Amino acid sequence: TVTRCVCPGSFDPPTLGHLDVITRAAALFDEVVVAVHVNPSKTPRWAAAERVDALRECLAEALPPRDAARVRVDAVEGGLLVDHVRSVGATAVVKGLRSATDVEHEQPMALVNRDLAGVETVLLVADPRWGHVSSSLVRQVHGLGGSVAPYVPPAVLRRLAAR
Ligand code: COD
Repeated sequence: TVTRCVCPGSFDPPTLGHLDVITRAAALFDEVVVAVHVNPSKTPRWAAAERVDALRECLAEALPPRDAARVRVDAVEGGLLVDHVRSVGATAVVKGLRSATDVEHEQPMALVNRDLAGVETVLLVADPRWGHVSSSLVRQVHGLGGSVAPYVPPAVLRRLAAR
């Protein structure tokens, strides 16, 4: 049987931390579904379609074709994460853990997702190279004119430059 997981997030924009978690998920599971959430309570900087396109581009550039073929990127409009997890036939959610704050944030969500649908959460300890990187930090530094080259994949950097 094929093992399948979902890597959910806002990816506004995708960072090297996101790419690391997705790559590591692809080493643990046969298939990875990256779920780009359209959070109704957040006003994204990047439209959902642009985040999806950017992620596909980043993955195609970062992964060998054999691995890239096992990762797909979906946009998810509202609704429960576990509903999407079930609809794609996945059994687990894979997320990154950067700090104690992330633990406090993820623990109740992991328990609720297990209560709701028996969906397990796998938390991967963030690589120290990207442990301080977040989309909001990237948005802030870029918005104030600083370079985010150390934090985002080349495809995201090109899109930021072209905007
Ligand atoms: N290193 C490692 N991991 C990282 C890094 C980094 N530098 N940066 C981010 N990550 C991880 C995060 O820990 C997260 O797991 C993932 O990457 C995505 O990050 P973001 O910031 O793009 O995404 P969030 O936190 O805005 O995403 C939130 C979700 C869409 C996952 C969340 O809102 C959700 O689960 N929504 C569904 C609603 C639902 O089902 N609610 C009820 C049950 S909880």
